[in-house]
Amino acid sequence: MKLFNNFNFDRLKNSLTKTRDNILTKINETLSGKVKIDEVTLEQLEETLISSDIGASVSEAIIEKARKLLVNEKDRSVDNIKELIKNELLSILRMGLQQKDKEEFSFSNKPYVILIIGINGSGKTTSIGKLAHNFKKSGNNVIIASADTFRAAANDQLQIWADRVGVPIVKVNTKDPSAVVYEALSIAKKDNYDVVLIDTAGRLHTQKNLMVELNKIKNVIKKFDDGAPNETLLVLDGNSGQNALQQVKEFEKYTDITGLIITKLDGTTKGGVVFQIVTDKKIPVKYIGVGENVEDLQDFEPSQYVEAIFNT
Ligand SMILES: Nc1nc2c(ncn2[C@@H]2O[C@H](COP(=O)(O)OP(=O)(O)OP(=O)(O)O)[C@@H](O)[C@H]2O)c(=O)[nH]1
Ligand SMILES: [Mg+2]
Repeated sequence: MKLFNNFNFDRLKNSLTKTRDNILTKINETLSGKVKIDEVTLEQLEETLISSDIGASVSEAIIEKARKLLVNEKDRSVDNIKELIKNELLSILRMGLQQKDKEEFSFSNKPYVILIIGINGSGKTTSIGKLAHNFKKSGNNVIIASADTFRAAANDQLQIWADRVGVPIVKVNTKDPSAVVYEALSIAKKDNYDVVLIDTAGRLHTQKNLMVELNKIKNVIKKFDDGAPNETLLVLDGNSGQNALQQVKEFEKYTDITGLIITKLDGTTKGGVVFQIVTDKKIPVKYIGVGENVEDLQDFEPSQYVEAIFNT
């Protein structure tokens, strides 16, 4: 069964307004007044793409492809080059998705355990609230584990989301996140929950003990099911641009990451970073955050993402 499906094109398009300005408007400006695309224009276009957060290597690859494909004068129309850029961006995202493994899940090995990790303030707790809402809406019994034992206010923040969504939360008075996870999974097994969402403390790669702690959490999860966690999702703030790549690299050193959640794509100009991340890291983007409300976590749909950037 598919765990959930939440997608709304208008909402996505609306949230990508600033990113669209940063990518499409700049492309249009570069091409404005040009009848045919010559080498100088291609170079200008490459600069434009590089400056729009999709990354230097992606930009170079696209322009290189344009040089190869648009050989005749006739091919070199403004419309053709825009179509080519769009198609290339789409194929980049599709490549990333080939490794996507989530959609089908057999509930024979219940519960489905999702561990949420990321740096401070990236949007972990908010995304958990939204995930809980989506899973519940599609008929699953969801339970949340409050394993951010690092910050005093973390329990309260997660409790607000749990109440909003109407799902139970497991809190334990401890400094040990593994103890919370153990308790949550015991309850989930006993009471037959479908999905366990585990919130964790925000951590940086410089906080070595916190990074190592992720493995302890995973080991506890494996005591319940060797194949779990079913997903380890790294949450990245869309505003962090290039730095997001660095974050993936640092977290990968300590733990396997099965997918990404990219948040705050509403209100950022840097939505182009998704193309960089998929190209560089080959880790699938699973969900995107497009606002602060409970409905504002969407499935990541490559063709729709590109369409929302190029659709005016
Ligand atoms: N606009 C917008 N805001 C978001 C989105 N996701 C999260 N936020 C906001 O980002 C801020 C931080 O979100 P949290 O969910 O608390 O982040 P966190 O990763 O749990 O933070 P720590 O627990 O402190 O590490 C909050 O103000 C959220 O409302 C999003 O998709 N869009
Ligand atoms: Mg949090």
